[in-house]
Amino acid sequence: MKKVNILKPVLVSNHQRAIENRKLFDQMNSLVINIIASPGAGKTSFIKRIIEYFKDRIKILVIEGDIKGQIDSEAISQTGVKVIQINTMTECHLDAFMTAQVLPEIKGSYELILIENVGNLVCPAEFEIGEDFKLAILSTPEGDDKPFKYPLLFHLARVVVINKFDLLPYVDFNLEKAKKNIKKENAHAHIFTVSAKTGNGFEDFYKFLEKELDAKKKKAES
Ligand SMILES: Nc1nc2c(ncn2[C@@H]2O[C@H](COP(=O)(O)OP(=O)(O)OP(=O)(O)O)[C@@H](O)[C@H]2O)c(=O)[nH]1
Ligand SMILES: [Mg+2]
Repeated sequence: MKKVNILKPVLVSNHQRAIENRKLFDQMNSLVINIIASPGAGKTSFIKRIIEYFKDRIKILVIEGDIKGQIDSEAISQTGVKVIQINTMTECHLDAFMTAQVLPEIKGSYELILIENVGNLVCPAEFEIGEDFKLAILSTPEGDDKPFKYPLLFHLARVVVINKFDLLPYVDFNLEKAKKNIKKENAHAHIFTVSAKTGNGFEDFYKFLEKELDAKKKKAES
């Protein structure tokens, strides 16, 4: 039987749509972060920390990607921040077309748009959605070998957050090994070590995000 490789054309047309999305996000002057991690690594908890710290100063929008349901959207809504839900039904990732469909729902301007992708270390990395950058979360119970076993995400992510650092005494996770595995894939990755549960370690990330927000604002003004 003849095999037809359809992945390449799918990714090419997704890439074209992602470029259009990025133009629209740029017109809105929004910094857009695509947050990717395994199920349960702490994406929603991490987003809630960012909201808590920044929401009195800037306007934040969250786009929640889930296969089914709106549990995370409901949790984020309680912070008072606007949330848009995308249910992917059978797909294990968000793509640029799904994201484009909800863009008309964005009324007004938001300095920061946080997109929680479907919990998965593989396919969300393959599909751009128009983000400024990808942020990968690796939680300590998953093990320090994940950047080695799932290289694409760690290769593409500008930021890698090592979460659940409070669990370090109880799990088999070597921080130096994890950092080495990340740097092997991506020498320029910004790595932060946090606990979204306790809030420890977030100061450096907040400073980084402030700089990124400033850079986006300056780009918009130029
Ligand atoms: N100990 C500890 N638990 C955490 C931390 N961050 C998140 N959790 C817990 O881990 C579980 C999953 O956290 P979520 O934030 O829902 O993870 P998620 O990645 O959004 O999960 P999905 O959206 O289902 O993929 C929850 O019980 C959180 O309370 C952390 O830093 N330390
Ligand atoms: Mg979540």
